[in-house]
Amino acid sequence: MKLYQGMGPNSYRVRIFMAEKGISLPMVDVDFAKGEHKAPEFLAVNSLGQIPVLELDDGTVITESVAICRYLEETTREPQLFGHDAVSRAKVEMWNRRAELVILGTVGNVALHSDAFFAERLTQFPAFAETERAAVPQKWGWLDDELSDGRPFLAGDEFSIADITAGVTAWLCEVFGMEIPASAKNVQRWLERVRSRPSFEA
Ligand SMILES: N[C@@H](CCC(=O)N[C@@H](CS)C(=O)NCC(=O)O)C(=O)O
Repeated sequence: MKLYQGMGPNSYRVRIFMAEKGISLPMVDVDFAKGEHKAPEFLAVNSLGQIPVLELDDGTVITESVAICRYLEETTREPQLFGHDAVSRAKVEMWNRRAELVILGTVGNVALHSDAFFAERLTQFPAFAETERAAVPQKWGWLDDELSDGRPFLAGDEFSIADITAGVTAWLCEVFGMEIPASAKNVQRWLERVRSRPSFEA
């Protein structure tokens, strides 16, 4: 089994997830700067030319960071990062999707529509990037209100994949010069909590 990975929030999600579970795998580094993700050999692995990709020993290919994490959750049960019963599993799914669609989506649009790296992938609309950039503080503000009930993690009392998704989003914000508002005290406290986990070094 091996993980194709490199720079970026989606590879980081899988690496943090693996570190939480104590999983180590052979890694194949895919270098964006050299265009390795669009080379024919890599497109044969993932036709979208994106990382991360998990390749199993029998040649099965799993793309999409959350799908990779789900596979690892099934094959290494503890600690459970997708919930442990009907309610907690639904909450984790809910919060992972919210983190991805509401916050990571907005921050991602800033990157996609403003960074030269993505110019070949789509038609960029710089004005849209700026509208999305302006919306980012409001998205963190929404999360701050949600966390005002004092729960330690997004989906409740237990750390989960949802915290990993929102945690890498905070990193992406920094890379693209977006700040989490200082007034979002609950988010700041949550971020400190998740970032101090050793897995976030991964
Ligand atoms: N939905 C995918 C997104 C994968 C993705 O966009 N990966 C980025 C790096 S974080 C990438 O490979 N970008 C290169 C490209 O899209 O050309 C996932 O969750 O894994």
